[in-house]
Amino acid sequence: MIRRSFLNNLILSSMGFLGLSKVKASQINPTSLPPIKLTGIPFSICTWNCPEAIITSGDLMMSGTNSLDAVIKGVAVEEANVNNTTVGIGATPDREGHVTLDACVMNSEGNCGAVMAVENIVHVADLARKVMLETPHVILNGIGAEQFAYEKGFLKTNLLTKEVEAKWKEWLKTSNYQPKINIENHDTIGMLCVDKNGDLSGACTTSGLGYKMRGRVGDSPIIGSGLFVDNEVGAATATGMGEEVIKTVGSFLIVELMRYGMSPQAACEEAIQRVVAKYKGKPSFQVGFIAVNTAGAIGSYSIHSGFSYTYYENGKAINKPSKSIYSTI
Ligand code: SD4
Repeated sequence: MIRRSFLNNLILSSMGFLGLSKVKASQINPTSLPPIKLTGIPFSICTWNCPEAIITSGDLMMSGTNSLDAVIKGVAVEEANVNNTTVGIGATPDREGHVTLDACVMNSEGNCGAVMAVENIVHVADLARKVMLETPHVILNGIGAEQFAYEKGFLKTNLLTKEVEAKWKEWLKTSNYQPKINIENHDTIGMLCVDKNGDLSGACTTSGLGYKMRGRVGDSPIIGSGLFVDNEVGAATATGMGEEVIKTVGSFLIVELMRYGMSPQAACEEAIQRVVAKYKGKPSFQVGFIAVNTAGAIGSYSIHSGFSYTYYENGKAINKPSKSIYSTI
């Protein structure tokens, strides 16, 4: 009992120090401290409905692949999927017709890499991994990132498919910029993997918002916003309106809340509340988060319904609707 109340006090005073005093004590779960490391049970979860991507990463980890390689190969499935119009090849261009991709990766050692506004390269999460492992830097953008890709043997590929180009030309007739709330059930893919050693890695890859301004970069390649991994605590990743995720540094916030004892679900809910707190009434944009902690608990929350997540279980991909603040858009 004494230890429990000491822990409670420690958590509450640490939260006060961090300016988290608005968090209700009931949302704090001190029993999750200290973190328990899961070993031997690979686990994989991603944003939206991406069964093949999840099965790829889950199966790889079952056969011993580490979480970093698994997460890169998992998201690569969506990067290569021409029907996913927000990731990799077949993605929606900016308003000038250029498909520009953003991605980041973070591993169990707390290392990270990112690429921003990259053209002509399909597997940008893998490129972000190369930035992490083979350069002295964390972020490369634009032409520099593309040059680096060719040096590393990536192929130059036209990312703009005929169908998507036709849609963009149609859009040009009005040029009415209106970000969509949920896109076709598969969208930016953020994936979190825990391997047999209990090591966590994450990746996030996207083309960002369709018909964005040239040069616009969202949250997805920004460590702490679109993705954050802490091997001692857990990991989180985001989808939706990147500008809003950046303003609250959403994924880092979730991991920090978990560090101080919140469950992944409570932490995702608190992060979404932070996003909407700035707006009076129902926001017209979507943001969704998923999170996992080292005890294997998961969380997911979004502003509007329609967001879903997919996780790996016994060789299968299970897709579940996320809880949300608003049930209708
Ligand atoms: C961005 N967060 O660039 C990305 C877009 C996204 O679902 O996730 N769409 O803002």
